[in-house]
Amino acid sequence: MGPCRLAGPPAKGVCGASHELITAKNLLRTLAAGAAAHCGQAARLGEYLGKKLPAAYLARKAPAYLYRAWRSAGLLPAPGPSSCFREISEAMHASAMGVNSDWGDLVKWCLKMAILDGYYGLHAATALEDGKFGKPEAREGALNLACLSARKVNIAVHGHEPAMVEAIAGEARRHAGVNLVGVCCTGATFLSAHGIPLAAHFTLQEEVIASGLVEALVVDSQCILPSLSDLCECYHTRLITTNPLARMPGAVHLPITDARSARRAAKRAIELALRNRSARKPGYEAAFGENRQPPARVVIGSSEENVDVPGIAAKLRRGGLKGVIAVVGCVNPRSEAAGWVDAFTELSRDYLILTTGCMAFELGSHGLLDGKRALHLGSCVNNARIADIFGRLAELCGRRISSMPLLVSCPMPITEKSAAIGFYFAALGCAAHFGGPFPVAPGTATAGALGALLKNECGGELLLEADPRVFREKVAKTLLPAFWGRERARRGCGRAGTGP
Ligand code: MSK
Repeated sequence: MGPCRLAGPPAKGVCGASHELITAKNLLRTLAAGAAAHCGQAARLGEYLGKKLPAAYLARKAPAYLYRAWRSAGLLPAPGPSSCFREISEAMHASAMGVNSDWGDLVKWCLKMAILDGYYGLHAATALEDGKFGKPEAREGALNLACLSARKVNIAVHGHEPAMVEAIAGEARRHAGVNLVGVCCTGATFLSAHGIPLAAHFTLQEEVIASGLVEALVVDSQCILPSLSDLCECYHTRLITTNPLARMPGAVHLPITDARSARRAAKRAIELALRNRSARKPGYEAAFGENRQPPARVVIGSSEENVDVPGIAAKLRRGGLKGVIAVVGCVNPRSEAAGWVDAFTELSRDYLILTTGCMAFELGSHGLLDGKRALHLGSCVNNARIADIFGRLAELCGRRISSMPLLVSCPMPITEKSAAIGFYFAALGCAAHFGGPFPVAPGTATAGALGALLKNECGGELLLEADPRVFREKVAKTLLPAFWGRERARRGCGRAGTGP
């Protein structure tokens, strides 16, 4: 028996589980893992800062009409940030072998995980970050591998936790010969908060080491390829881990639990890198110089505070802008990124793009992050900023989120976290798109039930589409115009000039 997979007939597994049950269980486990990562990140940051969020955090933060709708549909997690781990553990229990076999009920659990991820993960982590480090400021930044320096000692910082970012950025300022670069979401945080360059996203992380120029790679948690251990051995790079949950073979472990241990780890990491400079093998510097393309110049540091939300709302109302598209989540080696970049470049003529995480890097390296067509909002947890902007836009337009032309697209999802982010936005009432590999297979009864639940209880919609051209057509021709039309239909005011 097992693992639970059904590719065709028979209609049920030997245990009696149907396709629907298996897909619902798998999706629930995916979303619970995504929520665990974001909530764990927020909880760890809260412990590090000695801060707790109020028990009524979700009730205060969520739009009141949505809170009521979620409550009456049985989608609300138990109150209080600390309850989220109990909920996640119950979701894992409910989806374990022989526990909950009502797949319709498990689909509800999926949305509960997504809502919990949004508030106790994304919003909580972003609020804690902002409380400690302040809101980012819009500024110019640089990205891609060209941000490494052949003349300096390179230290790459990779993962998701701002504590190490802050400590090492502070310490590195005292060493003129040190070049600090970020990778993945730590890179996005570096870029937004400190203007430090972003060398790579998820699929380019190995190339940072393979440049032969990196003296130390400091990692905390999430999206860190296990292959980096082997790769660091092939080059001279010292691998340093800082999260007690995320040890790696061959790494120097410098656990961070508070500000003191962060400062100590930052100092030690820089010492190790400086000492390791002499181990850099000859030849790499010359090869880097020959192949180096200039870094992409980007505008970074947008937030819900410095984006002109009233101006965007006014443009939406006048029809000068057809909608807002959030491009979020991962890049993955199975999908062709170029097609997606083309689709969003095309859409950016009529739609404002807000972007985070690895997709922000992808768009930025193709010149889209110019501060006009596409705005960089930070790391994956900073999708909370986009949710705030969406909520405010709806308020300013006198509508609900579900009748606004607002889309979240996760075109190349690879982690459980990106699935949780997309479903959170769908629960807010947005259109939510996933490219392949899909978190739930299109055309299945489970995908249908989820779509119906989202539409009926939250007003959201699910679009599963792996072809960038088809996606672009659907979004521009039917999906977003239909969202905007919902309110006009309700109010009976569908005249020309009342919206795009
Ligand atoms: S880092 S979750 S690969 S966006 Fe947030 Fe990139 Fe996806 Fe990790």
